[in-house]
Amino acid sequence: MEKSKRILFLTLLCGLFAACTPQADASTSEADSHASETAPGNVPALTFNADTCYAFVQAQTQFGARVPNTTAHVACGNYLVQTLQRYGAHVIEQKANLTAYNGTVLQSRNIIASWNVNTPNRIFLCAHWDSRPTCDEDPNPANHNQSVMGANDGASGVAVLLEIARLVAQKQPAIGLDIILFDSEDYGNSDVEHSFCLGSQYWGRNPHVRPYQARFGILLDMVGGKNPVFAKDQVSMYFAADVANMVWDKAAQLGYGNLFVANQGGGVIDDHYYVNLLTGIPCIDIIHYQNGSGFPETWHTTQDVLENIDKNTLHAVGTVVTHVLYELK
Ligand code: AHN
Ligand code: ZN
Repeated sequence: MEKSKRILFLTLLCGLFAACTPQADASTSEADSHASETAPGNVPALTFNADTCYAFVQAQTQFGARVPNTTAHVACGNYLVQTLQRYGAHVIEQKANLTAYNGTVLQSRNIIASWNVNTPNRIFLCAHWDSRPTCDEDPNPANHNQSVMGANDGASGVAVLLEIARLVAQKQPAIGLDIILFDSEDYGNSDVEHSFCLGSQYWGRNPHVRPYQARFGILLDMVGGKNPVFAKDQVSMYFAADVANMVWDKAAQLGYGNLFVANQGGGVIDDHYYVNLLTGIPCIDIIHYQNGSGFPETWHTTQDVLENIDKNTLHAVGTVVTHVLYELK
């Protein structure tokens, strides 16, 4: 976003804040200095830093599209495991050969990073880390044979979770946490039922520990685009209305009610659907989707690139989820 627009955007946001806390652009230390500005007892001790988060999006896109069975996918998977270990997580890699709708066997790798592993009082945060092999929504049919870079569709959710991992390394939340990075979400065909979300389907049937317990989960999908709208989708409301309401209330309280809108979104079949169905653990989806306009314009096109990521969006979603995580007892 160019600077004048960003300032306008921040001004609009700040109008909704009781205490205006603009996003720090310069450094981690500047960001951290804002941590004490809000009322004590009601805030995480740490501030979600949109610049670090953005750098995590960039790091993933620098590998290229992370399509299963490619070298970029292997290299990015290694990077994600190493990064999460560096932030003190116990990491389990769940490798499986999953057969896609077209018969392709995907060398799939779910990555589960855990802190405070022994407490059942825990939540999980999840996102898919793979990217799609075809830009089949691109207006130009000549581009349909290209893979999606997935700066938003894939990397943005993962980047928010890596930034939260960085915070958790500095200060443990009161509860346990699992960050689950699902693979092979986006290799599907919309004409073939259950052909998306292969990694989460596998995890739902084969949890990384048994029995796996958590209070609830939050899925992040396409949380870094421009002009986002996060509506409560029907699947989230059917399986996990309390969680969705709590998260959307928190967003409104933090001044993000303009992004986290009150109306319902459509029914989105995403990783959270299979988590709910297969594990019974309530899980919501924070996803850029709205009835009418649908997914973002860049969705499954050649335009899903770093240049179309908006740090303000990463900051809003990351701040909401960070507050939820650190305020649980
Ligand atoms: C379908 O297209 C069936 N569901 C959306 C899940 C998705 C794809 N999220 C990101 N890419
Ligand atoms: Zn996708």
